[in-house]
Amino acid sequence: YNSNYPSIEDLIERAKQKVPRFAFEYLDGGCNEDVNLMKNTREIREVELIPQYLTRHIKSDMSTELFGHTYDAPFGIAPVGLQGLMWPNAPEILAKAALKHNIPFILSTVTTMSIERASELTEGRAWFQLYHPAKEEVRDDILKRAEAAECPVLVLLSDVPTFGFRPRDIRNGLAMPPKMTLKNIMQIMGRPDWALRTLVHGQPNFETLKPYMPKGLDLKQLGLFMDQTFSGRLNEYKVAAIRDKWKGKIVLKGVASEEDTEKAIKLGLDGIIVSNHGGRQLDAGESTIAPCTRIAEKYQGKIKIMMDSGLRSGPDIARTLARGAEFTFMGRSFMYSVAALGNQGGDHIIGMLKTQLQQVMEQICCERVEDFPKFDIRK
Ligand code: HOC
Repeated sequence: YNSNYPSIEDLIERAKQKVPRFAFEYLDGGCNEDVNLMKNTREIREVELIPQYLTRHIKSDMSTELFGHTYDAPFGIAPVGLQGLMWPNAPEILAKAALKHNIPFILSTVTTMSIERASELTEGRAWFQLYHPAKEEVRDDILKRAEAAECPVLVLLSDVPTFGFRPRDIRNGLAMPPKMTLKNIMQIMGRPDWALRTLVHGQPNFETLKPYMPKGLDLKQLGLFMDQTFSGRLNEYKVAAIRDKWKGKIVLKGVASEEDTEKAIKLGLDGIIVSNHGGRQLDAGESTIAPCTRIAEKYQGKIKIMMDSGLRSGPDIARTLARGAEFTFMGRSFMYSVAALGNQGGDHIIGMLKTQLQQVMEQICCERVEDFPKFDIRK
């Protein structure tokens, strides 16, 4: 990793200098008053671990088996929408880094890289996150493409029955429908590296969705198209229909309650990601570590339990695993790093997280990832 940026705060500062403000705020912001966003990290950091010093020497092993693959570490890259807006080519940079470091990469339906390209860059290992389309024929076509691209895991997004209320995006014209204001254009002019790279790579577009989008939409029409295409709540019938069609693993993302966990188990799903969409949807909601702790205590062994939202460091990953999550994901941390360091960003943040996590494991004398819960101070 790059020793000039040894913390997320360093990467955030650098990213702010490199990316136009409207794009940075889209990445950085939560919803409403950002209460849920801040609570996520704060409450993860209340988890304390017991160190063990006068004991035999151990070599900690971070490798983690998940859905038939052994990953190098218990964390992966969460799906993030519109990545190419934050940094041109960001999803490509992260997909390549994920392959190199042998960690999972999840592609969002609404990001700026196609399923096919994600699969090519990760040698068929990219997971795919489905925003459930309003039209069944669009859903079925996307599922066929994900299957043809050999995506091993389908992630169903459950927590966007409506888009969250995000004041910064509204102010910046990034709401639905979006608009390009003079203010945004001025911000772009102040970030020449970003502007030049955007010219080289082309304007970011919803690559996976391109085949279903009418050509030549202006920004307002694009906003309306996205709104119509993805409006609607995911329900048990829609999930059951997908379970019947999809042969690979299915994970439900956006779980924040015991009720939804039970439904996921009943529907025969393989995993859940306890998540509140990085605090971007329900400002009045709980942090993720709270339901994750309860869900892990009650349903461990019945379904794979993973968590995202709020983790920013190796110690945060350790704290979350100690509360019973079997795997973790992060979205913003990876994007801050790519926005700050471009092509080096993926390598940098993964290397840093691996080093930090290894250090925590050796402090507490945790030999394997599944041993983490033993070191939770509550137990
Ligand atoms: C029109 C595209 O899930 C978020 C993401 C992506 C939303 C993309 C909307 O910001 O919550």
